[in-house]
Amino acid sequence: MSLDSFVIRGKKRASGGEVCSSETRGSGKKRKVEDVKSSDDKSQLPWKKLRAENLDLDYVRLYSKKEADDLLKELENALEYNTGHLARVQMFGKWIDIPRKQVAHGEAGLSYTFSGNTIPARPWNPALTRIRDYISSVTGFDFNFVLVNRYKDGCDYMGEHKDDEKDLVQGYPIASLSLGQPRDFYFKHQDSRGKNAARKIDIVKLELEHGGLLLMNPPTNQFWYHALPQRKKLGNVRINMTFRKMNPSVCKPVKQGISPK
Ligand SMILES: O=C(O)CCC(=O)C(=O)O
Repeated sequence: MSLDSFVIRGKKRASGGEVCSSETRGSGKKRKVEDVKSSDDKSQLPWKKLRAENLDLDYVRLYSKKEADDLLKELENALEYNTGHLARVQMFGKWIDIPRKQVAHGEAGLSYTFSGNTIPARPWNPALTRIRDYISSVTGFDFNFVLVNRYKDGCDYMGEHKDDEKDLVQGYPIASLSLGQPRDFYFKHQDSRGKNAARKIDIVKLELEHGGLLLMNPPTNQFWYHALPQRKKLGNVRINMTFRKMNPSVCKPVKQGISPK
């Protein structure tokens, strides 16, 4: 994986962090590079890290193109997405359809409550179980829940938000795996949002690649919003899976969702 594709270069180059790569071409500057292994060095993968104030991200191209192609195909066949009420969120008091498709899988009884809705976990399926276990083996963290988002093309998106809900185990990383259409992704510090922002902190921009794994480590989600903006010219499907550790004693009780295909 070239770090050039992790951190967007040129005008859109990441900033605000002690980023990046001795390989960064075109920026005119040689930047600091640090290859990271997970804390107990479980993985020999070439992790790249990106740091800014209270932002802590690790990224690696986890799957080869062929592996990622195969997984995308398998998931396109295996996953069914929520419809009706479960495909809606509440924004400023109004219910709206989410601009993408979504489903959750995980241990029985878990759910995820955000934007006014509670999404129940359907049972793990073979593909998600394999991916979860591989991510656990390379990160050293175990996960009991995955939220899957499917973007049919560049018109689908996810707005700015923080993953800081109470039903997540606090102080635990979120592992985000992307398959399909590479998409821009950005982080914005909470103090630098809006016209009357208290401070000016540079946005951190990345490109999430086919087969790329982004670890959002604490305390990132306490301080930084993230979003996947629209890119209307992009035509291909993308699936993102955020593997999470939910706290069963905080999750709202729900019936487990419908079984997977
Ligand atoms: O599709 C993505 O990469 C964004 C996912 C995300 O922000 C989330 O699940 O909280």
